[in-house]
Amino acid sequence: MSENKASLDSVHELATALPDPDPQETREWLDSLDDLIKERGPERTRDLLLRMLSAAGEQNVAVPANLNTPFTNTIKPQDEPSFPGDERIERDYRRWMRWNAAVQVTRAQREGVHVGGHISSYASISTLYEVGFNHFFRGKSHPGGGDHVFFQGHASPGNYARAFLEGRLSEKDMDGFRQELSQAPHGLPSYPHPRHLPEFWEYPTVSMGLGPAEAITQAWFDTYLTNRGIKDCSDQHTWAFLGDGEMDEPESRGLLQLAGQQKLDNLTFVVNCNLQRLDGPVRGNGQIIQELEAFFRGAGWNVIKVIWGRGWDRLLAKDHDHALLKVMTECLDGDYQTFKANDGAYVRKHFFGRDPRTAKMVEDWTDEEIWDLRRGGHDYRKVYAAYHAAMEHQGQPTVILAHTIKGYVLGETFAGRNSTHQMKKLTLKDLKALRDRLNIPITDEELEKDPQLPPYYRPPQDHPSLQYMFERREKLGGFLPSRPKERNQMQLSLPDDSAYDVLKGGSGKQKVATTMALVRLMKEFLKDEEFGKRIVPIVPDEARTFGMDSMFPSAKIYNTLGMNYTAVDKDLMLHYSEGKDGQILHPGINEAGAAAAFQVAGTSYMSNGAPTIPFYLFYSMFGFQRTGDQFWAAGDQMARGFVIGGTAGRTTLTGEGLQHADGHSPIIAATNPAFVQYDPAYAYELRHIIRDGIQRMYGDGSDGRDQNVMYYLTVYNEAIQQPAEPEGVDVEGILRGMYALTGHYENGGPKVELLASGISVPWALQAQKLLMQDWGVDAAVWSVTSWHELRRDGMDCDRHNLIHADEEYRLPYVTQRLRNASGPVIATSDYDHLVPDMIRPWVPGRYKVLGASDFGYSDTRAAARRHFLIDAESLVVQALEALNEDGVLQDRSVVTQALNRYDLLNPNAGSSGEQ
Ligand SMILES: Cc1ncc(C[n+]2csc(CCOP(=O)(O)OP(=O)(O)O)c2C)c(N)n1
Ligand SMILES: [Mg+2]
Repeated sequence: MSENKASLDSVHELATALPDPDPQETREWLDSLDDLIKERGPERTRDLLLRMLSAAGEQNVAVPANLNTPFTNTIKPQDEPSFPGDERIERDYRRWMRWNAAVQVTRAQREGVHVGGHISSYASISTLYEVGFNHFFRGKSHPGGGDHVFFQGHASPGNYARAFLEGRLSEKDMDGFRQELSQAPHGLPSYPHPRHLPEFWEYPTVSMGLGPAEAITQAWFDTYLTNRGIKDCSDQHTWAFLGDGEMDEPESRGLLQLAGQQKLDNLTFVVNCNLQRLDGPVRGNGQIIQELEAFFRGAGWNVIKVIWGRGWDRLLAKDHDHALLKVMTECLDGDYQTFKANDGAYVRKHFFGRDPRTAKMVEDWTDEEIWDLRRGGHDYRKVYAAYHAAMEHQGQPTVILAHTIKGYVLGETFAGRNSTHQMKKLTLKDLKALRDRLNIPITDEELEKDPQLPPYYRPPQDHPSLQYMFERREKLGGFLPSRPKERNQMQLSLPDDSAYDVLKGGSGKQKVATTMALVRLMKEFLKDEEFGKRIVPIVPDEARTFGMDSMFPSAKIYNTLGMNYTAVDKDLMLHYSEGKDGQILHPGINEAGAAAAFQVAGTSYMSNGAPTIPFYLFYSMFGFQRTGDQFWAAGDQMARGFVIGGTAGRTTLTGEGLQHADGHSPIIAATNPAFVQYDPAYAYELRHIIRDGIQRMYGDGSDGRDQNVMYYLTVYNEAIQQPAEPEGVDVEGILRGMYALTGHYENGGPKVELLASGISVPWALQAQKLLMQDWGVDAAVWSVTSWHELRRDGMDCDRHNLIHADEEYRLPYVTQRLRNASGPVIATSDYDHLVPDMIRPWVPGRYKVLGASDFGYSDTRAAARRHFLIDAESLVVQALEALNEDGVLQDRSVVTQALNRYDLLNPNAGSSGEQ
C-alpha cells in the first residue's frame, strides 16, 4: 500500500466515523470541489486544500496531523533573524579549527604511532558546532548556570582543535591524541572520556545512542531540580549533537516520547544529517531527514529542517509550480550523496536535469555556481536561524535536522565517499589543497618538509579574530566543555549514624526480606529535611514489586505536568500519586531510561554542582544484562550512587523462571571497574554498607578513598528472620567482604569452613547444624558480603607484590581470614559458580564451590535449589566429599551414605527456603 493511500484511508475513516449532521451542505461543498478540480486542476486544488487545512489548524480546528513537510527549510528566508556576529571573522577561526583537527589526526598516523582518528565527521559538523560556540552555548560561569552540551563522540578532534586555539591545549597535548599513556601527561583520549580527561570532557557520548538517552534525561532532570527547589536550572539548556546513523540506535529513539510528553523545551537535538554512517548511506533508498521528521513529530517534538543553504533561496523563490520542490523531495539520499562526490556538471545533469523546468532554472549558471550551492548545515546563517528558533520555542523539545556533507571541505578524496569515515590521514596533495581552501598561511616547503607531520596553525595571541573568539566565549560564560574540579568537593550534610539504626534491631519473629529493609532505610532518609531531598529513587515500573509503592503518597512520582486526573485508588492509604514536586523518577517500563536517569542523578554533583544520590532499583535480571553499556558510560562520567538489583538470585523468584532468574549480575557488575558490589545477607549488614557507601561517595573525601565509584547491591524478595546486629559485629569484615558469623563448635570433629552470601547464608547455617548433627563435622559459617571486594583486594595485593618485590609481602584479606582454617573451604550462593570462584586464587587449602550455573527454572525455591545442588544438604555432601579428598574421613562411604540419606538428586526432597 502506498503511503498516500494509507493516509487517505485514515482521513476517510476520520471523516466517516460520525454521522453527517448536514448531508445537503456536505454535498454542496463536494460539488464545489469537483468544479475546482475540473477548472483549475489537481495541483491548484491541492494547494487550496492545504491552505484551508493550515488556516483551520491555526484557528484551533482539530485537523489530522500530517507528520511530514516538503523537503525544504522549515524557516522561510523572510523569517530568518538578523545575524548578530561577524560572519567573516567567525569563518577565519573556524577554518583554523578545521585545519588543526585534520592535522591532529594525520599526525596521529605518523610512523611508529598509527593510532588513527576520524577526520570527516568533524568536517561535516564544524559549522553546527561553531554557531553554537559563538552564539548559544553558555559556559559554567553564565549566571543561568550554563548549558549541557553533548558533543558527537568521534568528532572530538574538533573540540581539541578549538581548545588548542583557546590556549587550553598545547601542541604537545595535541600530539598526544590517542596516546593517553605513552604521552602522559600530554595524552588525550580518543573520545569524550571524563574519567581520563577529568577537567575537560563532561559527557561520554561515543557509544552511540547513550548520549541521546542521557541528554533527554539531563533536560528532564534539570526540570526536576528546579521544580523540587534543589537548584534553579530554568535558564539552562541541553544540546545534543548526534549523527544521523546514530539515530538508528533504539536508545537514540527510545526516550523521545518522554521528552515530548514531559514538554522539555529546555532540550535541543541537532542531528548532523550527512546521509552517511560508517559503511555507507544511512537511507540510500529513502530520506533520513524526512523519516526523522515524522518520527520526532510523532513523539511530540518541534522539528526544524535546515536542508538548503542561502544560494537556493533565489531558485526556490522562482519555483512557482513547485518543480524544484518536487525534485528535491523525490531525490533519494543515495543520490544526494553521489552528487557531492562529483561536480557541478554532474549535479546539473542528474539533479536539475530531472525536470525540464528545473534544468531551465540553471541553464545560464556555470557548473561552478551550481557546485557552490550549499547544504543548509554548512550555511552559517541558516543554522543560526534554526538555533534561534529552537531557543524561542516553548512547550516542546526541538530537533534540528541539518543537511550536511561528510568530509566537507576536505576535497574530492573525502567528501561523500563511502570510505570517508575510515580515512585517517591527508596526503601531501590533500594537505596542500585543504590549505588553499582554508587559506592557512603555511608554505609548500613547510608541508613538504615532513608530510606525516603537517604543522598546526595558531596565529599570534593578539590576532583580532582570536580576540573576537575569546570575547564570544567570555560573554557566554567561559570555555566548553569543562568540568570544574572544585565540584568534586561535596557540600552535603550527611545523616547521623542514628539514621541507620532502623536496620540494627532485627525483625524479631517477623520475616522480612532485604529489599524491604533497604526500602525502610530509604524512607528514613527521606524524612531528613536537607539530606532527604537529595535522594533520587528511580524505578522502571517495579515499585510495587519492591514495596516502594509505600512511598507514592508522600514522595510522589515526578511529572512535569503534575497530576491532572483522579487516581483510581485515591481513597486508599497507598494511593498512586504524581506531582511536579514528586521525588521518584519513573520513566515507565524503560530500563534504558532508568539507567540514564541514574547516570544523570549520579553526576549532578558535577553537571549542576548540585549533588543528588540516586537509588536505582531494578529487577535484577533487567538491569546489568540489558543496560550494561549505560553503566559503563556512567562509570566513565564518574557517577556516584546506588544501583540495587532487586529480586536477585537464580532461585529466589518462585515461579518466574528462565528469563527472570538472575544468577550472574554480580559477574557483569564485576566487569565494570567503577562498581563496588555487595551481596548482603542481613539488614544490619546493609546498614553498614550503605552508611559507608554514602560516606565514601558523598563525604568530603578526607578518608582518601576514590569517591568516583558506584555501589551495586543485590537484595532479595525472600523474607527471612532478620537477626539483630550482634554486639561488636565485625564492621571491617562486613565492609571488606567477609566476616565470621559463627565460630566452630570445637568438639574435636573434622573442621570445614562454609562461605555463603546473601540469601544462601540461612541455608549455610542450616548445613552447619546438619553437619554436626548427622556427621559430627565441625563447620564455621562466614557471611561473604562481597566476593568481588575480596577479589579486588587479592588482585591489588598480587600487583603490589609483583612490582614491590623488595617490600613487605601483602597478604590478601581473604587469605588472612582463612589461613588458620584446618579443613576445606566450601562456598555456596544463589549465583553462578563464577561468583564464589572470584576468590579462588587466594583461598588457602581445598576450595569447593557450589553454584547455579544454568538457566533458571520456574519452580519452588526448594526444588530449584536442590536441582542446582546449592542448598543445605548439598553443602553437607560437598563438605563430606572435600574432607574425603583431604583424606580426613575414616569411612569413605560416608559421602554416598549422605547422598542417599538426603535423597540429593530428588528436587522434591529439598527444604532450603520458603516455597
Ligand atoms: C554503539 C556503537 N556502535 C558502533 C560504533 C562505531 N561507530 C563509530 S562512528 C560510527 C558511524 C557513525 O555514523 P553517524 O552517526 O552518521 O555519524 P557521522 O560520522 O556520519 O557524523 C560507528 C558505527 C559506536 N561508536 N557505538
Ligand atoms: Mg552520518
